[in-house]
Amino acid sequence: MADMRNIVILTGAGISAESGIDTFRDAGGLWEQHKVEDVATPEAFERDPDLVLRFYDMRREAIQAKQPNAAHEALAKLDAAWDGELLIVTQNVDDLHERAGASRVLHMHGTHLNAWCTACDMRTKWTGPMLDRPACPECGERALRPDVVWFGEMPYEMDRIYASLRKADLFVSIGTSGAVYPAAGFVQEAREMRVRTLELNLEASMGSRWFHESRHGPATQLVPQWVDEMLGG
Ligand code: BV8
Repeated sequence: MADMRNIVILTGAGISAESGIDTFRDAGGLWEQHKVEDVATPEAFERDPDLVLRFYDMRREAIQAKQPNAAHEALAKLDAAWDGELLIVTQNVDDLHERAGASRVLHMHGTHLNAWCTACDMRTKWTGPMLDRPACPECGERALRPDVVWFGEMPYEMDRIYASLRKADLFVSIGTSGAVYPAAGFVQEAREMRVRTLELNLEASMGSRWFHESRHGPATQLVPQWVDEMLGG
């Protein structure tokens, strides 16, 4: 990995699993308790806003009670020490990368800590519930929704992500099943642009065959070990 200057890291729910945050697919994960089409789509919000707001209120509260784990901390250490380009593209709406100290983080599916006003389009920091229809701090309308990207909605900052992938020497995917696009397609883009690709995941994912190298195990073991390799430890 010596000649690697520019790194793009994609993270998914698996990096937060050992912090006690449900993943979407593992047994008992979020999606088994709530059918996806019941909560993570604009149609669901239209059809049953209370159900969707209750689901996100529950997750917003749960996430705030959790702590970053050794994998988040290792990535923060790499971010601080790496003098090449580095971008952590996370599919997660939790803020554990930031709370571990990482700064070069991009939330392509939004964040649980923002409210997005559907009346005035303002996004504001939000840690409380939305079920009781609080007023937008900007315009006063009772029209807040979670600032997360639902199915059928365009993920955030895709141009920036593809620009980083084009310049990357290394693409690392951590804790994701490779089930959701466009994130699941990044490894193929990377391969087509002759970028080296590495997967760190508990087990083989739907995209494993696209990676030059795939290491299996818990993120709290694999990620610190990989960061040590990168920093010449
Ligand atoms: C879009 C935010 C385009 C909300 C999320 C048919 C075919 C292909 C694609 C589609 C299709 N039909 C529709 C689509 C598109 C759709 C899609 O991909 N659907 C899938 C289901 C087929 N995608 C979209 O709609 C996206 N938008 O395409 O827009 C467009 C174009 C033009 C104009 C407008 C739009 C938007 C998708 C975003 C949805 N929002 N999250 C919220 O969080 O509530 S998705 C959500 O699920 C996550 O963000 C993440 O992306 C995904 C879950 O995946 P993972 O993070 O990987 O989690 P998972 O549980 O699946 O896996 C965990 C992994 O960790 C496992 O592999 C496990 O082994 C591993 N693990 C577990 N423990 C550990 C571990 N690893 C290491 N250590 C451990 N301890």
